[in-house]
Amino acid sequence: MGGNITFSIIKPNAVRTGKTGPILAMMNEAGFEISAMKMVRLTTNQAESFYSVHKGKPFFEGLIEFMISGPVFVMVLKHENAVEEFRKLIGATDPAKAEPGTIRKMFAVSVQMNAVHGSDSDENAAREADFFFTASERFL
Ligand code: IDP
Ligand code: MG
Repeated sequence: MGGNITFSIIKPNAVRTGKTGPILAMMNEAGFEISAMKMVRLTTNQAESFYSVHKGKPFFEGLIEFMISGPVFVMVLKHENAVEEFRKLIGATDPAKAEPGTIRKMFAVSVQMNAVHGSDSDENAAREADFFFTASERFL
């Protein structure tokens, strides 16, 4: 059984097209509670640091351009076994492979512009949450 927090980003394509509310509603419906949240526009440095594990991959430059292209919502979400449960809710990285009813199936427009981020491990969830939020900005 995993830990009880995960970290998420509602990506620029989804914010730009008014999907923030519907995506938050799906998170709420699935039982995730918001522990911290804010709207920010990532700097190039922040985006490169956040996605540093993908540096050198063919999609890296495009991913950074996309992630800094407009404001995003960053958030810490609380749920039992949060990382795994949230990855189920968002679906596969490639929306063409995502299950019906998942957030990416509904709101992604491409592999790159796939609407949301979700941490892939408890360790990364903690690291990503700490990257954006101080202790006093987190609740629950
Ligand atoms: P994840 O977001 O499902 O964990 P990762 O493999 O960690 O997927 O990739 C991080 C992000 O990089 C993806 O969410 C997507 O926005 C982008 N990405 C991943 N693979 C590709 C690709 O092949 N082409 C374009 N963008 C990609
Ligand atoms: Mg990932």
